[in-house]
Amino acid sequence: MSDQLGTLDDLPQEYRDEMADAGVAPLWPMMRNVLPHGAPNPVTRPGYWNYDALRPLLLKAGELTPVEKAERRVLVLSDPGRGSGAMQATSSIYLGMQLLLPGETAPAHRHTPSAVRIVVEGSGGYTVVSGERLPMEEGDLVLTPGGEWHDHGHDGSDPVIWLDALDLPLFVYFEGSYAIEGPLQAQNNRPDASEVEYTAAGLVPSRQSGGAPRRFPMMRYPWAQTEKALRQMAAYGDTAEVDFINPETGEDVLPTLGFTAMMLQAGQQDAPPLRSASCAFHVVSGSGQTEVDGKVITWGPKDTFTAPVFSRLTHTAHEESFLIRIHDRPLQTKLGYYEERPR
Ligand code: 1HN
Repeated sequence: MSDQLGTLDDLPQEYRDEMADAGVAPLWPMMRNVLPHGAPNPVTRPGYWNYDALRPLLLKAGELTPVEKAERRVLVLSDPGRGSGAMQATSSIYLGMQLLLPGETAPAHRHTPSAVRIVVEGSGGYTVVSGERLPMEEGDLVLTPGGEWHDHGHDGSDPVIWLDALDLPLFVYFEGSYAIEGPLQAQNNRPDASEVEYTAAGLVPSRQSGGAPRRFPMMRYPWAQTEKALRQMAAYGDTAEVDFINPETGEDVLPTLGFTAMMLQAGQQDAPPLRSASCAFHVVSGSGQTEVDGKVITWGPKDTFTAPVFSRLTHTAHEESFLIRIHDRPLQTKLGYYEERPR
């Protein structure tokens, strides 16, 4: 394996011009750019978004831009490695902070990318996904799988703000991202599946009728249940970390992105292995700090931060804290290259 591959400058200008005219280029001067030794060389840089700084900007957008003019009133969290306006927080993860004011509706559409919302603030908001009305309360995780109609509404009295996580960068990369617009959906007159079919772990509607399991049987994961699960695991000394899964198949909630909630007790440190997945953390509650490749990020409630692939992470909680990690492990596992390395 040579560190000394030939460069473009080694080649006569006339030959280089002939190659450019023919629409070809030599691989060897570019080879290490796409195949660095031993580990990837990510473009993504650790990002940090303080909620107290984002919130007034988002509320200002509420004053300046009616939802009819925005369709979705969102401030996009741009990866510092890609710069202002980048529509991605990591290579595969798009993040945005969305505002819906009381009485507003965000029109129905469906699109190829999938979305997951984590509710940051407010009460009385809801998303309708393929006719199912999904309440949005703080900490809830709500799915909008690719191809499913969705619109948002708000019956409450104060602003509702949530974090959108989408696999949009993958679909943009595939040149496969597009939307179809439609009328607001009729809503099923019943609670969502987390309150009807899937109220208890280990119990699912009887499978006696056979057939393939539904791909997205449950699209809302109420925070109260997630927090209870984490507290119970912590109380009995287990690592308080849970994955959000499809209750019928046991698979991750989306084919591309995965969601993992964790609880840290006051003073607790967590030093996970290096992972090939890029990720973002959203702080549901609590405060602490995380070292990402030596850079210290100090976080508080409702803040969001990101970590590139193979970054070395050390979390330290200053008080009891709950975080949700958004990552692309499901897709990497399907592609057969998800990897963890010891620190
Ligand atoms: C989208 O459909 C929503 O439905 C939010 O709330 C953010 C960002 C890019 C593309 C589609 C939504 C989005 C989005």
